[in-house]
Amino acid sequence: MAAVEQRCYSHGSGYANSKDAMHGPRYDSDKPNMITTVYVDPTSNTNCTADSDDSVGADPQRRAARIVKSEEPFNAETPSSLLVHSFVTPADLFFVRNHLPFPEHTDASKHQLHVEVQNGKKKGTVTLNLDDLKEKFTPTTITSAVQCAGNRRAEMSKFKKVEGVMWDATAIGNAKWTGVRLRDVLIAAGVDPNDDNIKHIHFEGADIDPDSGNHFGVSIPYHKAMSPEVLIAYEMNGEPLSVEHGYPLRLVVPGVIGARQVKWLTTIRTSEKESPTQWQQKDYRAFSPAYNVGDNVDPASAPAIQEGPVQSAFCMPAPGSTISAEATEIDVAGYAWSGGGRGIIRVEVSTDDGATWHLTELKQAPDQTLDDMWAWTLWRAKIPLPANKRRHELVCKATDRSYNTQPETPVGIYNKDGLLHNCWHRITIDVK
Ligand code: MTE
Ligand code: MO
Repeated sequence: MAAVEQRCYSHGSGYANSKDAMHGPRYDSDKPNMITTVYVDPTSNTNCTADSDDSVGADPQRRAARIVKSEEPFNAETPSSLLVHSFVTPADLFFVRNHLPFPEHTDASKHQLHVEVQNGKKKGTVTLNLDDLKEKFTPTTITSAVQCAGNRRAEMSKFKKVEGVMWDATAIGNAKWTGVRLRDVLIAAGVDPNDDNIKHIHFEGADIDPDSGNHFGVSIPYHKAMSPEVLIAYEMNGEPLSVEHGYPLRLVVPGVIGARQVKWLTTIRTSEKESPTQWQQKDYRAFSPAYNVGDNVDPASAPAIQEGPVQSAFCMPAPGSTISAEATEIDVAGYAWSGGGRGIIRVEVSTDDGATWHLTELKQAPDQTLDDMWAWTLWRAKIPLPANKRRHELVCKATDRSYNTQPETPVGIYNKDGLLHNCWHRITIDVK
């Protein structure tokens, strides 16, 4: 494994160009970055070139920069210093979360989307292809973050044993999704928007569990499905979806955990009940800290996760960074997000374990308000460092529109599957 030394934060890109979209104190220094970020990348010695919002091409070096968690099924996350390079995450750097092998490749022209609607006693199926969606419905674009409910699971596992893919803090990305409103498609397929009998909408992907023969599937509540932000997307960052992210069609459910945002979407179904799959009924439920790995837990003791809690994490400096003994301040940067479209109102950083806090400068989507903030927030600051320390410990925390903030420790939010880990994010920087 090669340790790559980098100076990654490109001052002046992004933030400087969009001051109108900022909240909080401004950051205008042109001083060179004083920290040296060391991140360990198993496959590449790529440099930090991904600093423009439109760099979505499939640069093989960048693709190789992703950190693979498992090959089969394919799961990979983004090196943290690359994540804050652009407000919109390039598709080939965007984390990938698969439960099953990739589905057999279908050409978009052959891919069919079945919409099965029960309207009173009438039952019917409407089948659409990509051209139908593009021709019959009004396209719309929304910037929305996708975060896996297992993001930061590895940290929770250091507190107490948990099960699942050991994600660090970058199982999250932010993209510009283009597609048609799910609501429009449901209504065109015969759904009455005032129908009280429909409680949930089920979705299935083309990927199949080789053991059970079941397709990946989940559901979201009907009222969310009928909200204007929920899309059947065919483009990510202005390009057709890549296979990894759901080509040719995926569901995008802003404000909700990644698991509900079904890739390779083939089937949509109205129902009185939630989806019967394991991903809706058993997994993706955060149980009480009363239960540990190995305990027999009644799945009904916790509901299926939909919206996630408020979250923030450092991306710069990356874990394992060092700083010179002369440095009196440090550049920090990261992301923040909250579920349900609750905008981030502030992100703060502390160098004394929360005794005192420093505000950070926020970058947010200019077309979204605190009440419909589906995109993430990027934040950064130059933070004074306490003198005479051999090691600095930094923590960050975000507060959302509803004044929810992150818990200090995992103690009260521990759950045996390591879901929704959102305690204060901590990094240590050794003094050289
Ligand atoms: N859709 C299908 N068909 N199969 C899957 O395994 N994984 C889900 C969701 N959609 C999944 C899926 C989970 S858990 C997450 S976090 C997101 O996809 C990740 O989206 P991404 O791979 O585009 O980042
Ligand atoms: Mo996920």
